[in-house]
Amino acid sequence: MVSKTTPPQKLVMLERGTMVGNRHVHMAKTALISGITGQDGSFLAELLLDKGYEVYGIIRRSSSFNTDRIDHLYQDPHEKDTRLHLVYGDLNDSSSLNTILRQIHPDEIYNLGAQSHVRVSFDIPEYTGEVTGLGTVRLLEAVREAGIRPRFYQASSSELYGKAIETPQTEKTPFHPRSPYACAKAYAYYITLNYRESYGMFACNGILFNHESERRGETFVSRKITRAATRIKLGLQDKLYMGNLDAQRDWGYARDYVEAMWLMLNADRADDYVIATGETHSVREFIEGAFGHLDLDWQEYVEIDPKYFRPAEVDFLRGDASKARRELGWEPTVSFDQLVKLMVDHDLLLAQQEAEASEMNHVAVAVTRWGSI
Ligand code: NAP
Ligand code: G4F
Repeated sequence: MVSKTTPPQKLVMLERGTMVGNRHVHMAKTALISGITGQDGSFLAELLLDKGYEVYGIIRRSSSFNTDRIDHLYQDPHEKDTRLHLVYGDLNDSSSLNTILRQIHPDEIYNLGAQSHVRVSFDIPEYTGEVTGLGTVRLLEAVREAGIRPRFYQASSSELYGKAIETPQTEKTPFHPRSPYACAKAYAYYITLNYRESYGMFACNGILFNHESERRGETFVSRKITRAATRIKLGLQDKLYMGNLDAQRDWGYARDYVEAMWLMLNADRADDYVIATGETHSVREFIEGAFGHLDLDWQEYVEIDPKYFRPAEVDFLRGDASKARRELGWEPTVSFDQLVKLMVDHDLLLAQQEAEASEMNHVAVAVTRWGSI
């Protein structure tokens, strides 16, 4: 585990590599991941390292640490067999992407980087369009400029279906985006398809339905619920303020979904695939499941705050992943009930640590006060 006190070492890792001329040289298959510090990026990096890949991840400069999800994968850059490398870059900065691709000639690129929060995209629509939409074409153009032929995965989303005209949604269901985020993802979807058709690139869209985990960002609904329910259980929080409880989603487990990304890039031909469980549940059911697992009556603790409503909502999503099942052999392994429980169990441990730390703090404060008497 990387200590939070070792930033200089991390920086060395970012700046070094095995260089021949102006490019890195690798023996194993090489992958480049944008969004490696996110939920999916961290699981994907684990998967690829397990498969023997050399993995490069693009990270953004940040004034505070943003590598928590991948710290356990950290390897000392001075060790000979280091296979995880982090490079600074930004999807809003073409020159950084061009430099990265000129130096690292990856076999596979996974474009997971995005401003990925739907509600937030209504507050920062232009920025979301830049990163989530135009970021994709910047990366695709950097590939062309470098004159390389990597396989390319685009993180497309079930948000594309938005006000869906049929259920379940398949690869053929028309799109009706309902947010600036979904509009940006629509651009990214089509530009990926366009580069496949125009330049013969091996470029795939994974149309992934909601997938969650113990690493999910804490402002997405699933994790917001499991963090709050467990903190309420231990007396660390009184209330949970929520938006629309009637929205329904097809929720799966993120670790299963990154496997699908890899399967797409290792198939015989490039195509687009829906990845989903085919099971739909409401936000209310997620809350009932999480609080129920802790023997709490959720109605005592949950209140509605309209600030979490969206200007336009996606009411219902259910995916049909039969094409992925048939052609890639992909299957989800974690049910909705298992997902809720695994997230609650994980967050209960976090809450216990928080409670213990708070207790220690009280003792420390008390000792200081008594010491001063
Ligand atoms: P996430 O946890 O929000 O991670 C997003 C990643 O993108 C983070 O590593 C973030 O870096 C990075 N990023 C943001 N802005 C960037 C920029 N300007 N340049 C480079 N990187 C940038 O998202 P996720 O849940 O892992 O999802 C991964 C991808 O799949 C996203 O594109 C998302 O839109 C898409 N998707 C997700 C789901 C889902 O249910 N999770 C479903 C369908 C599609 P920082 O850590 O520095 O912020
Ligand atoms: O967890 P959410 O914020 O995820 P959303 O909007 O479905 O988007 C996620 O999944 C997409 C795939 O379909 C990804 F493309 C996207 O990047 C992201 O990962 O909200 C889920 C539902 C919404 O209907 C929302 O209105 O939960 C509802 N909700 C109710 N109360 C809430 C809340 N959502 C959040 N974030 N916070 C609330 O308090």
